Amino acid sequence: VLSQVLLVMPLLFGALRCSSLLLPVDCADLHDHYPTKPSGSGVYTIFPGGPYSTPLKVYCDMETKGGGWTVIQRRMDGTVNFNRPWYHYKKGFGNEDGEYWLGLENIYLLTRSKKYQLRVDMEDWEGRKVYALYQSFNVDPEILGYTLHLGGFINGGAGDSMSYHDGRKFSTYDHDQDSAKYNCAKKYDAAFWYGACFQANPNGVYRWKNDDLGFADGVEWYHFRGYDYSLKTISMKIRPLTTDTVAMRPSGP
Ligand SMILES: [Ca+2]
Repeated sequence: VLSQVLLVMPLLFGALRCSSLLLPVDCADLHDHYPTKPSGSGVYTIFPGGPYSTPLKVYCDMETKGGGWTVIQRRMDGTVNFNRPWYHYKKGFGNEDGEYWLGLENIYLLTRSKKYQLRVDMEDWEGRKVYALYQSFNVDPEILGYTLHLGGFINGGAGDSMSYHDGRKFSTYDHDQDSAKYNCAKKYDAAFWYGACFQANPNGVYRWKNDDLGFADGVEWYHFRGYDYSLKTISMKIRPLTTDTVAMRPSGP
């Protein structure tokens, strides 16, 4: 009997391994490991907490620098209100094929399991496209205030406006964890890993080009266009570091 068990065991483990592989944790899994390899960017279903977790719809960027990016935040047309309470920022909101926030709990679940990099792509109203890359990115659990950790900045023309937010807890208008005497989220009608208050504010109020903008009162990235300018688009996307080497393999037809 023992020999039979020993014989079956590798098969069992093989099957287990396969079944967990069938459920992608992120867009990089979809990009790298699946026979029905997605051909383009779009909305896909992932399982951020592993095979037994709740399925989650996300937008996958399959084009930028080899693809496999899980979009955690996106602004593009002002159709979604980002001035929301803690519960919404925890769970996520918006439309996966448009503007949305993936949710702090989902971002925590993703970044606890793999080492991720963060890329922030943005565009101004003059059509200039730039980015900022951070070679490490993760978020603590809720009990630690969803504290942000990031480092290893690489400049893609945007400048470094996120390092200021490293080590900060997340704040919404109904959950002030910032370092200002006042409530940053309330003051700017947004939510982020505020200090006192920000150099980047991707969840700020969406403004059209000619909107009368109050100081820093828009979608901001200070080192790109300063505080008196609200960006046309911005998106935050994450990818495991290891994907870089995988992406360098020659791809099939
Ligand atoms: Ca405060």
